[in-house]
Amino acid sequence: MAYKDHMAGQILDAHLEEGVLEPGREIGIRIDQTLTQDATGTLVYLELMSMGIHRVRTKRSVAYVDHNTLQSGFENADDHLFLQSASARHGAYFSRPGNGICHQVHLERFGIPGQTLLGSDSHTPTGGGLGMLAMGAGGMDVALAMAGAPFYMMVPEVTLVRLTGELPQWVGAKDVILYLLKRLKVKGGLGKIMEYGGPAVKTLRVPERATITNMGAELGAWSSIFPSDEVTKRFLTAQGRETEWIPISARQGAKYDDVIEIDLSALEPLVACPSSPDKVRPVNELSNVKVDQVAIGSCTNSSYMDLKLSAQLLRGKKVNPEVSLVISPGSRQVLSMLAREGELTHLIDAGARILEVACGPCIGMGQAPPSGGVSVRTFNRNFKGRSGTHDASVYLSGPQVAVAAAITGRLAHPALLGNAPDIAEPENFLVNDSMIIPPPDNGEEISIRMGPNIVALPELEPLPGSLKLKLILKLGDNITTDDILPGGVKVLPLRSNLPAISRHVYELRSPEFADKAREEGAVAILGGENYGQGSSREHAALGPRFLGVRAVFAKSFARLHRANLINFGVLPIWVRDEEYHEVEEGDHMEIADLHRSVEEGEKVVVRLTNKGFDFKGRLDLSLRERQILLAGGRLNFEGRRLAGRA
Ligand code: MIC
Ligand code: SF4
Repeated sequence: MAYKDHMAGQILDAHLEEGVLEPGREIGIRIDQTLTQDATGTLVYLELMSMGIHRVRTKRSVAYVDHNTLQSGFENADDHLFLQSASARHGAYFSRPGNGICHQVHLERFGIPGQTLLGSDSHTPTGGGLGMLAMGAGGMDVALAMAGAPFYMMVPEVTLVRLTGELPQWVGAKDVILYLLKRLKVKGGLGKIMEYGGPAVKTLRVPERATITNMGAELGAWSSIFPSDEVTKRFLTAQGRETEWIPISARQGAKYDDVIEIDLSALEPLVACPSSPDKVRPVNELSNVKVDQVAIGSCTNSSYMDLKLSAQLLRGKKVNPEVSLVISPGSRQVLSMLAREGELTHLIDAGARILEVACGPCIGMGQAPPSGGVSVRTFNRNFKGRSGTHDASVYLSGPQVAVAAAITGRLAHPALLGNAPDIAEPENFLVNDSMIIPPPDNGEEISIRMGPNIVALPELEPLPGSLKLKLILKLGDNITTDDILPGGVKVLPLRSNLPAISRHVYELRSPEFADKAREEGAVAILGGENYGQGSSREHAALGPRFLGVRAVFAKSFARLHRANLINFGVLPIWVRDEEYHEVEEGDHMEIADLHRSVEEGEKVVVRLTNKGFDFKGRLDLSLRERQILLAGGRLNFEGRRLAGRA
């Protein structure tokens, strides 16, 4: 059958546990590997605990600490100890703070071609650079996958991105994905897997492929995947993992839902302008932009190749006196290789500020730009306020443009730096896994350390028979989970404390949101297109639910966030343009006969009681989603069942 000919279909087929492998149908697949990071991981382990699950059933599960490593108070250090003890207790590897960003380390040390990887982080598709089928999900889905349950998904369409030609001097992998974002926009990959093929694939090395698959998340895609070929084999061999290599490629004549051709030779250096990753323009058109800060790092561009390139470009030069250049290496492996080879000295001598090996500024943990300032970042997201400075303008680029900006103080074509250095892949990476703690054979004796900021999850009641709601917030298109629940120094330390973090829901958009919601008791939100794009943080669903949000109306939903809403018993309801315009903040709504509507899973009649007007909202729920909503969320529905089995 045709769906099994491309790489995505082959891997899904080999992991199919439930359902039929046809686009648009719901399937359950077996998950081989999972990853969590600290900011989402604390909830994952709390969920495992409330389900009474003792030991993970995956082939490999890894708990990383990379997002919040600042330890500005006891909360953070307590979270780290909680994760360390909980991962040992449940049989997962623990990557200590300082070891690196989850996606970079996973690529280096754990990823295996042909396997499935589910991560509680939206950039988990980075693993597609190694030929894995790697997907981001909410923490609850990851917890269930760790417990051995299938991961449910709609069979995606598959788009072939056919690469020809060769990247010109000064153009890098980041420009390939920025080009796709320019062309397809942030909704362009919804419901799809982007599969890369064509003769130019072999010219891209694994870290370059991973830059592309990483930022496929910004297209809204389920996942992105490159073949596993000789290039992949070289990478794994250099990591001392040649035995884990297997080849993966699309079969001859594989049929795709769509084909996009990109001639790499025709690309130029690109930049995503404030404040969306798809506002992409050639750097040549932006040369009047003066820059205050440059940040190199993040899971998109912090590999050994990216940082060696930056070091070579900065060698013997000086950072512009009006620019602050910060560098956060992706992993300890990257940092220690830069140190061993003297590359770190070039960075330090040029005036770069070397930060910890972590996500750092990408999630607003320090290095907020000056007010009204301009920051050029090699990261993947530039949503308003994410940097920690609400009125800052953040531009996204590859390391070449970032270094040119650091030296000249402006956005500029990197060609002015002379000739582009050729960065070879090392024959052997420096392997030192001493900061990865393997799980003990039997973790049952380990007691989990729960500091005072770690609060067990509340019980959520089943869906009531009818709902009276007040609409307290109406929003536009492309609302991000950073809008719903920001990251940053103030909020991240509260990720394991639901009552405390909920106070920050929508605080940047509507500072009184939390108080209003609590006052009203049961409330609703209305969004435009692509509601909930961006991160996988399930706090953006659980926080509102905790405050009394029982339904979210939107013209369309981002897939990860919609799943999170359902997991916590919040109704996602599609509305059309007419209703979007009709419904206003302050409207009172009533949904009678709610059980029957959810049981049928198609439509729900909403009465605007203050306007004497009815409309039909679309539910479009699968059978499983209906059952979850009726039970009041996933923990009630599946968790208890699994615990019973365990
Ligand atoms: C992000 O890049 O937005 C994050 C922070 O990594 C999130 C996860 C989170 O909010 O903890 C993501 O991408 O899923
Ligand atoms: Fe960390 Fe940024 Fe990557 Fe998210 S996008 S995992 S915050 S580096």
